[in-house]
Amino acid sequence: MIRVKSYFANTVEEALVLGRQDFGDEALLLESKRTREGEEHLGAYEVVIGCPRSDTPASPAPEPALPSGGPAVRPAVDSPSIRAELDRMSNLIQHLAANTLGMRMAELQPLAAELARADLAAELVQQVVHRVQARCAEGGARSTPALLVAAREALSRMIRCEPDLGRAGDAQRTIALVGPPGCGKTTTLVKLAMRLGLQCQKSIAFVTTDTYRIAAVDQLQAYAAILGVPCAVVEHGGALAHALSSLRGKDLVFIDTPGFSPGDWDLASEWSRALLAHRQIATQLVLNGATRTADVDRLLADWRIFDPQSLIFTHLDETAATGSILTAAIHSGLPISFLSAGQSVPEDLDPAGEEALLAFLAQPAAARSAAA
Ligand SMILES: Nc1nc2c(ncn2[C@@H]2O[C@H](COP(=O)(O)OP(=O)(O)O)[C@@H](O)[C@H]2O)c(=O)[nH]1
Ligand SMILES: [Mg+2]
Repeated sequence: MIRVKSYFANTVEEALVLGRQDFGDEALLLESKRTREGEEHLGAYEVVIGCPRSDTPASPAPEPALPSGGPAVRPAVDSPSIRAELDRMSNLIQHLAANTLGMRMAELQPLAAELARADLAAELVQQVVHRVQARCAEGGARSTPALLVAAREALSRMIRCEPDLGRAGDAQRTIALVGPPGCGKTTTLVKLAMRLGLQCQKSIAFVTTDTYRIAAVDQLQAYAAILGVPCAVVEHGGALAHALSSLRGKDLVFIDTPGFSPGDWDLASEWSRALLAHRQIATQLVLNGATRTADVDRLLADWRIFDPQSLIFTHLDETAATGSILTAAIHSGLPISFLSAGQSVPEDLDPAGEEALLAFLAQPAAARSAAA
C-alpha cells in the first residue's frame, strides 16, 4: 500500500521538508505544480509526496508544528477525479519503489535543490529527478558527482543546441532577430554578422525595421558604416519586399526589429505578418538569459506569433542560473542557436553548447561555496 499526501508551500524544497517530517527518508517526490487559481494563499506550489505504507514507518517523525501563516498541508480528498489521480500516482509509486532499489528522496534532495536553485521549472526538476532515479535503478552509481552527471545527461537529452541559422538549402540566408526591448537584438545581430559573415568572407547586408525608438536606426547604421556594409531602413511591412529584393546578391541578410512591449502588441502582430510573408526569413527569438522562469512561458507565448526557428540567449555573464534558459528551450521545443555573455562585439558570442548551459551541475553549490 502507498501513502500519498499533498502539500502546499511557497517552494518545492519547503514542501519536501514537510514530506520528510511525515514520511521520513522513504518520502518520494511524485508531482509538483503551480497552485491552482484561487488557492494561491495556501502557497505557490502544490507538491505531492508519497511513500510505501508499512505498519511502522522507517523513520517515524513527530507531527510538524507549523508556524502560523506557514505552508499548508491538505488532507486527502475523496472525490472521483482525485481518487483517479491518486490511483495513477499509486501505480507510479509502486513502479518507482520497485525500480529504484531503495533510492530515496533523501539521497536525491540535494540534486533537486541544486536544480531548483538554478531556477529550473518545478515540473522539470521532478522529471530530471525521476530520470536520475531510474538511471540509478539500472545500476548507476549514487555518489553526488554521479547524480550530477546523470542529471546533466538527462537535461542534455531534453534540449537541442543548433548554431545553424537560416533556411537550409537557401543560397541567401535571411535572418531576423526579434525579442523584448533591450534584450540585445542589435548587438547580437552585429556579432552574428561579423562571425558568420565577415570572418567567413561572405557578403552581408543589414535591414532595420526599428524606426520607432530614437537613435535605433543610427545605432545599426553606425555599425554598418564601420563594417562597410549596406543598411536598408524599412518603415513599414509593405516596404520589406523591396528592400529584400534590392539585397538579393548578398550571402547573408540580417534584419533588426523593434523591441515590442506588451502594450505594442498590435504593432508586433503587424510586423510578424510582414516577416512571415517572406518564406526565406528565419527568425531568431532573442531573450535575456537572466529572465526568471516564472516569466518564461508568457514570453514564449507572446513571441510565438513570429514563429521563431530557434532561440538566442543574451546576458549570460549576469547569471549562473541557467535553469530558465533550459526551461524556455524545453517548454518551446525550439533549439538554442547562440549564447551571448557580454557586450564586446564580436567576441562575446558563442554557438550554443551544453557546457555553458549545464555548468551549474558541474559541482554542487556546497562544494562551490567551500572552494570560494
Ligand atoms: N552584459 C551584457 N550586456 C549585453 C549583452 N548583449 C547586449 N548587451 C547590452 O544590452 C544593451 C541593449 O542591447 P541592444 O542590442 O541595443 O538591445 P535591443 O534593444 O534588443 O536591440 C546594450 O547596452 C548592450 O551592450 C550581453 O550578453 N551581456
Ligand atoms: Mg535594437
